Amino acid sequence: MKKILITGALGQIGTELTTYLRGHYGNNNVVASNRSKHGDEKLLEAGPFELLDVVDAKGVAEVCKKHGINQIIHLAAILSANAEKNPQLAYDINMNGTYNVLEVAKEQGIAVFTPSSIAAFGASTPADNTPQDTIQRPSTMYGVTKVAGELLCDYYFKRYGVDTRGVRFPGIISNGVLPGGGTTDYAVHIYYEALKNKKYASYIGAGTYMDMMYMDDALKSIHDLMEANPDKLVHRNAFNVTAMSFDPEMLAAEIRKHIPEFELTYDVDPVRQAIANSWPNSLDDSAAREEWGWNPKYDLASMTKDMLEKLSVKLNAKY
Ligand code: AKB
Repeated sequence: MKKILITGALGQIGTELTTYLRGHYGNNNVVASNRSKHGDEKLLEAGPFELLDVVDAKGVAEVCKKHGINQIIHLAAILSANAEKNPQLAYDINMNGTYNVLEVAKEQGIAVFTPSSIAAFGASTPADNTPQDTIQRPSTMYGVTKVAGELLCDYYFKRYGVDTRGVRFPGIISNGVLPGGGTTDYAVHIYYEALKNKKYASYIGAGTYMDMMYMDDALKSIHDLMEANPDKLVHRNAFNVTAMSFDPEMLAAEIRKHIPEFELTYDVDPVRQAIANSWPNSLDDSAAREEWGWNPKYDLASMTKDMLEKLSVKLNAKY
């Protein structure tokens, strides 16, 4: 029987993943953990919750022992833009957190999912149809910690036999908890502003393409990879996965199909723009498709329709 621990469970992905996995494996078999209790109260009440900071190695070990954990989904991390504001904190949480999780996994025989990111690539990586295995020289602290995390996960699998798996997530778009401090966040904010004010000033410039994915597909990718037959996995960690690639203009044009008066302007933030410029335009995710059947359901059109429908209810904003 699965006993799953989710770190960073009150973040954008963690909040929805906790509910999704509790639906599959039962409320009591999915332990949510976070370094603060600030978040979705229903999630805190629906199943086990632990206050846990991943830099506390002893705490991670104790929580895993207490609940008999056999799988950790390690989501706790500082995202790209916030990491540039405080690189020391990002190093501590992203590097030491991942190291602590892997050490506990090795000691207690636990499988680990760790997300990497499109941030693991840099300006010297081929930007279009970025291959699975290619140059990785990121120029951000977040990217540095993500490449190191990929390598550490490979190391713990090869050296100690820890069942490590992971994907390189693009920007994740969702209508639940807002993303916190990433570069791709504009692609979430734009929907809120389109519904509330019919206009949005983008901090990412026109013509800047990045990979994106709707939350439903992101949740499924984690679940499917952790359920995949290990004999079929040539890669283990850091699978390229994507569902779409667009720039702000393409996204605005799609929103205008539903809200014709929507206006997009620009107020480019040089820090986040420089980060976006160093990331790929579009990923080649054929390895994930071949090795474990990755096949996203949502494209830009179907995601936009669903986002606007769900958010208009949440915000009580008609269109
Ligand atoms: C970010 O923008 O930092 C994240 C990511 C792509 O990893 N959404």
